[in-house]
Amino acid sequence: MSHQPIRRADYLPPDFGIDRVELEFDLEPARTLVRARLAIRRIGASDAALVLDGEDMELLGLALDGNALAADRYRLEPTRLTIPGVPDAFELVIDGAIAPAANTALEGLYISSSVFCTQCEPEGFRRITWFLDRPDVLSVFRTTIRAERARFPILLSNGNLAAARDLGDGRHEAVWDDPFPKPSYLFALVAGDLAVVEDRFTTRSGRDVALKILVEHGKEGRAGYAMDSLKRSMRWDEETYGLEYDLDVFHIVAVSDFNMGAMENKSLNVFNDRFILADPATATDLDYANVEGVVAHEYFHNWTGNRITCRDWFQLSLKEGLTVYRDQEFTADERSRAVKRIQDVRVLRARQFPEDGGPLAHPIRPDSYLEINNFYTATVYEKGAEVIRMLEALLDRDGFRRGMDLYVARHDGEAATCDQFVAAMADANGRDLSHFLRWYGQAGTPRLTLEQSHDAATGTYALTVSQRTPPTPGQPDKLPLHLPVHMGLIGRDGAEIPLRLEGENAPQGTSRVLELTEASQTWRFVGVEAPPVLSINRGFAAPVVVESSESEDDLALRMRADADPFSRWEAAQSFATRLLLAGIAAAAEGRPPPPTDAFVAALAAAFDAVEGDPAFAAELLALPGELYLAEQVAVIDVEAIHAARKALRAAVAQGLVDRLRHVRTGPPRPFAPDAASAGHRALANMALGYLSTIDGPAAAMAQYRAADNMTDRFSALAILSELDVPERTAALADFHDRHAGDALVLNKWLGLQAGSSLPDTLATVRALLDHPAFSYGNPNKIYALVGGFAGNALRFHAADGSGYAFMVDQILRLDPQNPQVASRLLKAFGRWRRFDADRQALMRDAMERIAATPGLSPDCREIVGLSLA
Ligand code: 0A1
Ligand code: ZN
Repeated sequence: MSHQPIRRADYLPPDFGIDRVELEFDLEPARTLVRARLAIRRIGASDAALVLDGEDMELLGLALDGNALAADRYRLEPTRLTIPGVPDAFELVIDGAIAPAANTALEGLYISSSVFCTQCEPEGFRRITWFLDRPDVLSVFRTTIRAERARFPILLSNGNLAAARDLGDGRHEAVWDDPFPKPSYLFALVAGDLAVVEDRFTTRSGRDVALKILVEHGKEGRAGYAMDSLKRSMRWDEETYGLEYDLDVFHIVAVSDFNMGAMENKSLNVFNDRFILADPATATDLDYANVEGVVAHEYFHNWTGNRITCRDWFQLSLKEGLTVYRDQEFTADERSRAVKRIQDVRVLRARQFPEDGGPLAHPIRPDSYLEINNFYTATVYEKGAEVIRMLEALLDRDGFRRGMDLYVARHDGEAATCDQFVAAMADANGRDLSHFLRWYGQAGTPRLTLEQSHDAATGTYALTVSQRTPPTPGQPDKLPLHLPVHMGLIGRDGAEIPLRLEGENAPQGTSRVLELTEASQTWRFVGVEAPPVLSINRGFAAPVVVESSESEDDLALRMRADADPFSRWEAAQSFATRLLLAGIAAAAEGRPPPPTDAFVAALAAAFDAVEGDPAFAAELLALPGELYLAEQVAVIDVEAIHAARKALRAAVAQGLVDRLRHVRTGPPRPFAPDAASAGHRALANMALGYLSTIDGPAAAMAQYRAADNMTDRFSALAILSELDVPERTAALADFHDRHAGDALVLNKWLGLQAGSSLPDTLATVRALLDHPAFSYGNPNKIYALVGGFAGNALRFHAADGSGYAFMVDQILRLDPQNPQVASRLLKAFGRWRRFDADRQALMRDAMERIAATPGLSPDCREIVGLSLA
């Protein structure tokens, strides 16, 4: 396929609009007939030919205003259909045929467990019919679906059901009307034999909405939490943003074969079933939280994505960054704000910071791409959400809400840009945010350095903050960014100091947002009697790295006394990171690890200071992860990182042993999925993990056997899976037999074994490729087993290159069948330059083997090209 880079600077509006689309489907798995009747209108140059996108389809006929077009009136190429000399307004009827059963890429119309479903974002609609498959072409859709009633009793598309009838020959028909103009990527169709779980919701203005979640028969009992999450999301968007649902029905369909998490098609969301199905026996607390978050995310897209969509795919973060921010805020309101923030920052640091620091770095609004599927990234999503959060910090909550209101009022029904979003924020608040816009175009994680001085004679404390963003591919020179510096000052007694800047008449609280716009800026606070302890980047208000040489005493003080809970956690992470980095250096040089007493004592004091928030206490006890630590060292040594972390875990366990044992006393609590109950389990399981480093497997095995919920059972299994003991084998076998036939649970089982640090992990993974629980046809299974192995730093980076060779084989096997999944796995090689020379050579060879493969997908070609560049 002739894939040329697409550049943001080349954007041109379309030459034609398509006002109305009538689709007719005659569904058959092997060969489905699709008729499209398009009402087309010229909006550009009078001599422009009509050029429609289309891939992998068979053209059966074309008619313009009722007249069949002869073959010499149009040109059909592998990715487009060109019709020159068309009138200014006309109707085009296209007859085509597609093969859903043969669709293994899971883009366009495909079949998952005998259910027809679609995935059209970003460019899947062009595999259903020829179209202007771009998000700035908005059309009203009517969809007619015909299929055999026995196999496909349920026929769904976007909007409201307009008609349904029996066709007499064992087939039936349904007609769906969606009154809201939408781009083709939001089209959806589902047909199959599914169970329906129903509920209702009345909107603030009195609209009665039918809520329907469709799942595999027999799984109805696992849809309750998703339904509850949906209703809470609908209420939250009304209360927080005044945004109401706009149709009489909202469908969610859970399918088992899906490349991503879920998809926000208008009124017909299609979900990876792992983000819908949850019950105590099969879902962990993390699964419950993910269901809640993803249901909310897709629902919130109805406004931020659907009612206001993106002009082009470079603007993807317009809908994704904003919607991630919205779902994060929803979870923060429904659960614990501090714990949610900590978890989101962990994900950002583990997934987005490495992306921003490597060969795949790109701004949240990229400048060019070969394959847009490669840009559904942590940068566009998670960093995009951080950029929105910074606007909230700079404009404050009310100002942000004013900006949202103006954005919706201005752009409802339109395809908008990131510039327009920021303009709405600026105009609603009388602010100039042109400098802030640099966040959209500049890649890389800024690094802040600090200088502090205190003048006892005048009681003045001066803080200088400097910023610098390291170069990223294609962007050697970086400009200073506009960012919030959320800070506070703490006295030696642990009390927060009132903050009064020089020139102000009175202090303005004890926590403030300063605005950094220059490369370096100084603020002077008066009325500060003694040298204070600085608490900076509270709540992680800016997605930056703060380079700080804070003393151990100050870190310890902030761990127990900082008024901002996020910063207490952050202080603990910084302290632990400092020790771990020293430990990594020591392990690499065969020296004994550094003393840990001061840290352990500080952690104990911080733990004691946490009152009544076990979820937060569990976060405090969780040491920085291997991925995060890898980012902090000059040359990644996976063995030294693993060893140092293991050693510090053992030291913490010894030092906190009484507290950890105390956590595990008390009567058992009945299971409930709410955040408070989950918090108790999180802390109890964190304690179990630490204690098993002292006590061995017995307690974990006992919990594994006695557990009445998946969180406790799986946590115990995960602990056992890291120990080379007979109990490990027994528990893994038992878990498999208990859950045989439950794909979602067996994926956890696959993932756990793929992620194990034990030395025979690769052999186990190879053997599991032939296990009935695994299949190359299902993305969840591939991500669990093969992706799980790629995320296992210790074993993927085995010094002999066996892990790399294995991954190359898997990627090359998957690429012809599902390039999106293959290219996601390929990203595991991206950080190759950060390793020692031997591993660099092995990883380079591995990628060159991929690059040299004939017929490689554009998806993989782009990733390998960027990685090797
Ligand atoms: N818009 C969806 C993400 C998504 C993107 C691509 C997909 O298939 C290629 C599927 C889903 C979301 O943000 O949830
Ligand atoms: Zn999204």
